[in-house]
Amino acid sequence: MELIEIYGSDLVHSHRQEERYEQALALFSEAFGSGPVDVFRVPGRVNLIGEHTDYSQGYVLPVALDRDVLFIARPRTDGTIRLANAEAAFPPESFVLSDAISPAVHGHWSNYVRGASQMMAQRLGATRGMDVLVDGRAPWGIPRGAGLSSSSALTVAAAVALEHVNGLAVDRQVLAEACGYAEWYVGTRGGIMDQFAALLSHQGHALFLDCRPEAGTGRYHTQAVPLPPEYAIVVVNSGVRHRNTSPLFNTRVAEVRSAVALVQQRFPQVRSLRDLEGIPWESYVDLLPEEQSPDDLAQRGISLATLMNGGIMPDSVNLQVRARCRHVTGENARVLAAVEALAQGDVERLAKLMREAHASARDNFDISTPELESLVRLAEEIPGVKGARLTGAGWGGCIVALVPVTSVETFVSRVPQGYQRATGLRAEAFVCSAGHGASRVTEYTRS
Ligand code: NG1
Repeated sequence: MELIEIYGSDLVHSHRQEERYEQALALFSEAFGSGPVDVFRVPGRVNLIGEHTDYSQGYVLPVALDRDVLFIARPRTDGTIRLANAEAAFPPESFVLSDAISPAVHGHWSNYVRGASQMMAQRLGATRGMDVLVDGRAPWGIPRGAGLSSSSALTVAAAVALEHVNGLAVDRQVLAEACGYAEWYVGTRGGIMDQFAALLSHQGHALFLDCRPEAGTGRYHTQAVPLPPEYAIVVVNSGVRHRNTSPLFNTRVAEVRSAVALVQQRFPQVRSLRDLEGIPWESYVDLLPEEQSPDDLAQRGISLATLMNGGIMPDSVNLQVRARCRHVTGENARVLAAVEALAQGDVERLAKLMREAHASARDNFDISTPELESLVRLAEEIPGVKGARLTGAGWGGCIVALVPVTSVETFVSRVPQGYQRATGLRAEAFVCSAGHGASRVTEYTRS
């Protein structure tokens, strides 16, 4: 795709994208010498509604950002992958492509590329390596640790580059699902929302995704949902960073997996919380204690270690099974209602659902923070603003809000000002122009 198709002519110029691409290419040549290259870009995403539902095979409604990571690759004749990064904080690395790649130290940036590479070798037969420059620098890059999927963008970028240099042509759904699995390499046990959003989004649209594959075909239902033209989707980054490789994220995964194991004792057909759709809450709630320790679970014949299958976990944990289940089942219903509201152009209803989603994320899923609460309050004070809610994994990161296009300027200046007064922290507010999924950027690709 050409830059104009990817970003639209306004953003190409206002964000000086040409200059950015040229700089990244120059850094590539500095690291690896001049010659042919392929240029890929993969976006982050903001989630409108459907939080922490994807790893329970639920519904989600993300929107791809126009902020992305650049991934410049040159095929090699051997299986080595050499990595350089535009940011000095991320030191160069190299490893050999195989179906068993050892990880770098916990938290190392190359682990996302290692995970994607191992998956491409294991599942798709990739054997050819590449030299790579990654450029995720601000202001065009995806803010990191902000719940905007910078890690999945890097994983997907490595996968699409390896797909290309190995001459493969993989179905986008197959690749997105495989990238979800690839990210487990870093120890998390997340879902597939971010990888689908990164690969399958359409400009100007949200991506409705049903994370439960269809029985028999294994295909996922996706639908591009148009966004209301009179509203901008504005993201505000609290500046409080969260890493999903901390045990908090997997604790939520453990809680929902425990809920499934407990419900299975009466409803053996239930494989994920999504399968509770259509089963009345009253008929299983007695199986779900407010709190459960791994020992309590063991007494019921359920092993947490087996449920987590190698995923990182804190040393001691109390699992809040009932409240987490209440969130996920309610959130799935809200996503379906939100898609319907968008189809009917009913922004009031969408906003109500987003507010309810926020309350549930805070009260049932316990992923909000004082900073996110402060941002939501400040956003709601701006006249006409609707549906402000935390977005992404939580414990920091961002809020998202629907802002009338006429109030965007007021919003992006006032909310960060109020936030700084209230918390002493700096917030960045930016408009998300719903962007395209991953693309190969033709005018910078040199053969
Ligand atoms: P972010 O918001 O990028 O940290 C994480 C998970 C998603 C999803 C959301 C919560 C990964 C790679 N990402 O995303 O799958 O569960 O939290 O809705 O695990």
